[in-house]
Amino acid sequence: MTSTPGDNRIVVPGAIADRADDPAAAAVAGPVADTVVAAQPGPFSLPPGKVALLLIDMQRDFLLPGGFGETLGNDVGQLAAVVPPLQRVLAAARAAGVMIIHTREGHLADLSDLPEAKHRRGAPSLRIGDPGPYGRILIRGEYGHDIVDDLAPVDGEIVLDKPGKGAFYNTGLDDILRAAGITQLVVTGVTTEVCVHTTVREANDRGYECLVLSDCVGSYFPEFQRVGLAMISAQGGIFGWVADSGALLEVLGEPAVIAG
Ligand code: C5J
Repeated sequence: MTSTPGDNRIVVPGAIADRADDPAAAAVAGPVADTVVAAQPGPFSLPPGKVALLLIDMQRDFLLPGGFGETLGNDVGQLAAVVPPLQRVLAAARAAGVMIIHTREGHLADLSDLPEAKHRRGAPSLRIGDPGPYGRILIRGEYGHDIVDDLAPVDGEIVLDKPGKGAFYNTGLDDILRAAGITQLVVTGVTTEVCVHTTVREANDRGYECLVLSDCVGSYFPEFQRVGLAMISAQGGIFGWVADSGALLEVLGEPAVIAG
């Protein structure tokens, strides 16, 4: 499912924005008041109706053997640990009516949106657009380009295709968020030091506040994971905040049953 800006906002009974005066609903489904998550370098605020969950590039091409990530020489197994906690966060966000946005890095079939510099970068065993085990590498519409089954989007969630590392570059993300009144982004996905970092930096410059969930972002390189997270919350939160999924689930509430 690919969505266009403006027509994908979830409005469900019990959504955070709709529950400000309903403590009973809050007890069942999550926060109604301006809630805070224990984070580094300090508490992160979740104002009702102003929060979106971003899942960055949880695509087969990055997570499965044979995809783009592996063609670059990476151990894709390093990313597997992200999936279970992210499933829990996704389920909790759905239950709480939080706006959910999945991104996918990739390119048009004719490669017209692929800069030559990106195409020729590095020495991968397969380049973007080449046929691979899951279809053409990082090409929209191919099996490998889509999101892993465990985190598959459901109706009403936004799926945002992006040609770059950052989710704001050449996409409608800023317009979508502003139209929905979103100011706070809970950021998850892969990889920590590439698309997650680029997106957080882009978001920060546009005035959004980002909470990065340390166990819901992953890198092929453990040292980049550690330093990448440290860079975000250093200097009083120069790019944003960092917490683990447990801290968010403590305030968002965890549904008893996780689908899928
Ligand atoms: C990379 C990404 N690592 N989604 N893309 O090339 O982080």
